[in-house]
Amino acid sequence: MIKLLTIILLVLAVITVWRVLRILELVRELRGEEEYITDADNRNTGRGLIAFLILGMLGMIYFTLDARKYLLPQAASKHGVLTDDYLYVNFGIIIVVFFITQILLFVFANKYRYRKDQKAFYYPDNHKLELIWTVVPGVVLMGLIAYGLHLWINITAPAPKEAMVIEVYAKQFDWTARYSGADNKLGNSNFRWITDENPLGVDNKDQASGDDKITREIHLPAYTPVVFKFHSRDVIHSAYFPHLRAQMNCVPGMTTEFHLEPTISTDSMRIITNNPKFEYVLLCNKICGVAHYNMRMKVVIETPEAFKKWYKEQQYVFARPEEAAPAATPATPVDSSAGKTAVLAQNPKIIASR
Ligand SMILES: [Cu+2]
Repeated sequence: MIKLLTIILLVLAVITVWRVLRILELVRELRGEEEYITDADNRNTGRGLIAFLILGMLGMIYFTLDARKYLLPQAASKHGVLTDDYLYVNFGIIIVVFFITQILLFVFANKYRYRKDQKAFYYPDNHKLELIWTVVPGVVLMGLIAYGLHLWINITAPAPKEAMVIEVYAKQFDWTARYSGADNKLGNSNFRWITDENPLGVDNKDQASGDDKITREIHLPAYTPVVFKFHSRDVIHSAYFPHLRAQMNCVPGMTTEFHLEPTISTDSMRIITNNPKFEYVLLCNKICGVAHYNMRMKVVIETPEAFKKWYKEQQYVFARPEEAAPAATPATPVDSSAGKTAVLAQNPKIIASR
């Protein structure tokens, strides 16, 4: 009812304004005034445009500078520095073009406003000018594309042979990581082999799976190339490492991959960001269901020594009979989210062996 009344009110308001304007028009006619819009009106509109330009520019500069606090800290991977540089080059060009075009737009609108004693100059086209404003942006764009392609080819080139292989396994709504162990080869896996004890469906007959380890955090030694193999159990997820400037879709039924080399340890990043609680994180960047927001995993970048120590404490996918149960060193969960608890509950073996 209130909606209907509001609409009726708005319609009446529009009709009222329209009638008032019509009355003013008739009054002018009766008075014998010719000019409906005077020179003074045009001058004021022109000044208004310039004021809008200046205020708009100042606002744009202020809010752009202010928004820097929402940006991610410096890239913590080798290729991330390159993609950031590329982004800044794009921003630089866009900002320069923005200032030139907006200033011309408003200054010209003011300069060539209607004047009674001035007649518009008929100027239908200028081929030279059109050529310049087509070719220059074209060349700039081609340069950007060529530079971008060059970067993309570099980033997506085959991973170096010595790169550490880690599987990142997505499902609604959490992540699991599987390290390939000393042989640097992940054992085969298939969704058909998924059981409560074997949540990633790893083939226990495959030699390569013997030394695979399942972890609830991703630890990476700094300055060591890593190749992530992404899998999904259910829907499409997207593995997103914002600080490493890496993102890759996790697609059911296929393996996608991305390789990178982390450069800044968690400890160093805490100093850089002046935030003693800073943690790297793996997020899902594809709206994959109701608890999508909860799909996150702690990522730690550390020295190779610290990594070795952490890795030793992690559990094998399949318990090795020759090894006594290791001292209980539970991996610290990122948070006590419902999703993670559920997975641990699904996998009593992991809990038991922890
Ligand atoms: Cu997801």
